[in-house]
Amino acid sequence: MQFICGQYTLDLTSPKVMGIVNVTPDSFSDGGRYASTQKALSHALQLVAEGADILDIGGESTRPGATPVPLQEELDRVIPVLEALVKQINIPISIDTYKPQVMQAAIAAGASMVNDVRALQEEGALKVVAGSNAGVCLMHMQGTPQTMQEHPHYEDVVNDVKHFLSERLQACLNAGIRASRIVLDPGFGFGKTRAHNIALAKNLGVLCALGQPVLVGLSRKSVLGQVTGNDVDTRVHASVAAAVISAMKGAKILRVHDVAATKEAIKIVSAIE
Ligand code: HH2
Repeated sequence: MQFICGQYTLDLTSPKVMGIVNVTPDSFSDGGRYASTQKALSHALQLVAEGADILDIGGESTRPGATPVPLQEELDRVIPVLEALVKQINIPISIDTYKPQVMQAAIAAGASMVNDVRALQEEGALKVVAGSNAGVCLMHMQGTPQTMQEHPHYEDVVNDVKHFLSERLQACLNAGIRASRIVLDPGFGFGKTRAHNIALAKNLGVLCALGQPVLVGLSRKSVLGQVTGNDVDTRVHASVAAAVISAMKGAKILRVHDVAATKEAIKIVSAIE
């Protein structure tokens, strides 16, 4: 299985690790730590040195209750980081945004992937990606970050998420985005209770059966804290365990904060699987 994003072709025979670079003051696990261009850059280079296969740059937190960021502010956060990074590294850089204007500017600055927690549902988003050669991650979210954890409700969470992702996949294919450029993501923690998250992780195979690579973002998320009792700074072991299980259930891209630890664990998965 291959994933084509921009000029890059990723071989997904063994799972790939996407390192998270949050250029935000308020992200749930590392808010404020890498909020300046310089700090974000050196963190990004550190993740590359640790073996990241993709970097995901985000300028707006999507944690529950997060305040939306105005367009210009988001551009000012992510574009300088992207412009500097493309000159220094040769792995795909993904832009984590739902705003089509940010997607457009990021692609122009050298991003080769769009990671959209709204699965290209914003007006104009499909068109921007279809008009580029960028790869795209379509994520499921119920509600918006402001309200999503109030009353998450599903008939059958696994089937509902599957249904949503297959509809968004079809919308992308209809818009002219080739299947080889699309990955799907159940969106752990986005409008989901502990039971919903566990059911999705347990049944990841149902989503893999859609035939597209599946991306999993469980790193440091609250469901891991609910199970272990650990707060966000002490969820590395739980995050690595979640990445390993996800890979064994068929996930092809693992979106993580702790790249070195995850890479090491995934090497063992690949050697044994
Ligand atoms: N999770 C977060 C952000 N973006 N994108 C995808 N595709 N999948 C995810 O699970 C996902 C995501 C939340 O994590 P983080 O970026 O660390 O936090 P914040 O949104 O607070 O910046």
